Amino acid sequence: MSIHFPSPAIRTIGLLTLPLALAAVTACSSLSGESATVEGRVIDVEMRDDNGSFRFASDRIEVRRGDVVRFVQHGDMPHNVQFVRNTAPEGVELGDAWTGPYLNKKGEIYELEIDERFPDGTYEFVCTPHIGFQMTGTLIVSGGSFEATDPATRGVSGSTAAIPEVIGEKGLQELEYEVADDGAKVFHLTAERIRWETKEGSLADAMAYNRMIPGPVIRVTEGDRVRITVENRLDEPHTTHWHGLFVPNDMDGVPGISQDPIQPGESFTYEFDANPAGTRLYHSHFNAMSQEGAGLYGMFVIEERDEPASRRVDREELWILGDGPLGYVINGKEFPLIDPIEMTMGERVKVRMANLGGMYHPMHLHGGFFTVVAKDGFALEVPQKMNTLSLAPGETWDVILDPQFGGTWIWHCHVLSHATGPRDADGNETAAGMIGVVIVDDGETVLADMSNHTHH
Ligand SMILES: [Cu+2]
Repeated sequence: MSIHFPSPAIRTIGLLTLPLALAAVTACSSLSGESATVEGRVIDVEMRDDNGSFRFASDRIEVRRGDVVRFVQHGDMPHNVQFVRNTAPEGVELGDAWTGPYLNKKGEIYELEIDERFPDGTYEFVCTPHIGFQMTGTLIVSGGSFEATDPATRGVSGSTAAIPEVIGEKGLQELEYEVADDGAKVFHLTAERIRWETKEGSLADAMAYNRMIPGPVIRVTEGDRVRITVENRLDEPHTTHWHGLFVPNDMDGVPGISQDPIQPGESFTYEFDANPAGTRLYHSHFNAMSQEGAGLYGMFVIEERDEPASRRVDREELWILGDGPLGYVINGKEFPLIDPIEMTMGERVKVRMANLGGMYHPMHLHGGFFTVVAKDGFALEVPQKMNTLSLAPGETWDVILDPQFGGTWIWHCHVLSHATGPRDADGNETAAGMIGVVIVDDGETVLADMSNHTHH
């Protein structure tokens, strides 16, 4: 593939992309004299509501005790910071700091001192009026100039020591199976906490099946008997739901309704006939908002036993959209770590798309159109051409790509705050989040080299 850039636009995207760490660290730590006490830093976090998106500009704040986090009102709506009690390390008493004051005017600041009240651990917080808009964040406290008040209160979930860091891996690898004596296809899924690379140099606290996000692809043919053992290595209960599949009620994976939760260290075996054919999903259904948001989801592809020739394609790609603690991700990664879809002109490529985030994502393709051929795994009687497809949470759509020119085309969420990173040193917006790339080789057009943007 050529190493030349075809257009300034692509070059701009490449160069403007910055790794996102903290929104701003206005004062760096320094050593003071012989005592080697680490001085506290001041970390600014903007509270924003522009572009139709309510958010903390940095939703993952890593601090040491002695630091001060300044939440700065930057929006038009009132915002605050409320810590979620049942996610804080056990025994923590934050007193007044559980819920901060409402900031009503631009420029107002809520200063939160990370002092002895904050033992090492992970603290989830929300903006009270905008929790429904996913205005949430994570504060990670580790070490610093004060000792934790009581080491016993350091939360298991806050300790990252034993949590595997998964870097350079891709999700949606095909899951291997064995065939049992009775003909059933036997799969094994393991749910556990990992630290997952969502963008270069940035690891998110995540939960995953088989240490990848999205989890592995379960691919079978309609009518196959499947037996799937789910092992829970999390520090909280879990169940798995088979999304869009026709299963007996006691295999549905809904805790308290169709089964008891799978306790930490335990396993549960789901067994059913895989039906109906189509693009289907699986995901956590226990603490679903946090477990699914953290990455416990995957794709379940049920192929037709007798596929009509009219539906056949040369190749297929799988995309699962996510939002929440991992950021705005496609297949568990933010641009530019998302693998491009590479195709030759004229090739028939199907993309099985799903949204397992909590928000709508209108995915807009440049350079042509796609034809929607299935919704929720069911073939459409009348396929429809589109260049923008809004995926609501829980939906799956199958589309066939139809590029009109060779080139490197982006396919991005048109809620632009889902496709934009922090401003760079020149004050310009950076490209980040939900931006996929379709590279169409027509044998002539010079293609952008994306290889330095993605792990291959
Ligand atoms: Cu979006």
